[in-house]
Amino acid sequence: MQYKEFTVVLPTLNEGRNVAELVSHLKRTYKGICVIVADDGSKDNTRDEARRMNKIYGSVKIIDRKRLGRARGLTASVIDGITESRTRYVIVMDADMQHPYQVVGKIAAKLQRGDEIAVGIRAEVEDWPFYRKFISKSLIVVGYAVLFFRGSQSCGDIFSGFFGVDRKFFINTYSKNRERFVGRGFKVLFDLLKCVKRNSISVSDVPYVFKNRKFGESKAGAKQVLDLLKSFAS
Ligand SMILES: Nc1nc2c(ncn2[C@@H]2O[C@H](COP(=O)(O)OP(=O)(O)O)[C@@H](O)[C@H]2O)c(=O)[nH]1
Ligand SMILES: [Mg+2]
Repeated sequence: MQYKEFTVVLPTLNEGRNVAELVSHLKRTYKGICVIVADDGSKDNTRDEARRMNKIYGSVKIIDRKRLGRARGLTASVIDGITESRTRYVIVMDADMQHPYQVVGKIAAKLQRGDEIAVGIRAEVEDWPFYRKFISKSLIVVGYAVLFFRGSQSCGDIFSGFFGVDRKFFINTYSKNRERFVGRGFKVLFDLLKCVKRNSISVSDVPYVFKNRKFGESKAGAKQVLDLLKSFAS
């Protein structure tokens, strides 16, 4: 199979030790696939590593958001990446190897079959401390309730950061609901689902096992919980 119709968007913040490995796996596994690295002013060699990958494989684009004067944020970076992409489908994933690149092909197949959204579903969470599991579970319950009472679309993991989307569908939905996307937040899929009427599109789930990040640290913290509460309300 050729992957010329697909772009992988990787939001990055200090992923110099992970990004090259991930991009080379993607490029070697999925012939013709495009990659966009949406970087938020990483202080390490993330952008240099992405440029090096572009020299080797081609079609690796870097959005240097800080240089462009864009407000920092994971959701805002993903939106920039999707906007900049030029392919029919886009797949969003973390750059820290927590989302297995082997699953990209399964998400791609679902999109090609006609689903507007295909969501990577964490089948198993490895090694999370109790407090993180507890906070996460509580937020999930509230998130599902928000979608339910608003008559919005749901899926098997509404907070997944690993999903594929039909680009035109995303851009249309986003352009009509810009103010409902929390740019600084971590949950762009949730913001998208919120804006879609239940059962108006086809959504599929693709299970995978969430890994521990390979190098570096998570940037998720209390601030992201506040951003998520803002997402619930908007
Ligand atoms: N562009 C951008 N990427 C970010 C930001 N925060 C985190 N990331 C990236 O988003 C992905 C997920 O972040 P991570 O900190 O691993 O979150 P976690 O997996 O929920 O712990 C990784 O590729 C990070 O490098 C941000 O503010 N801007
Ligand atoms: Mg991570």
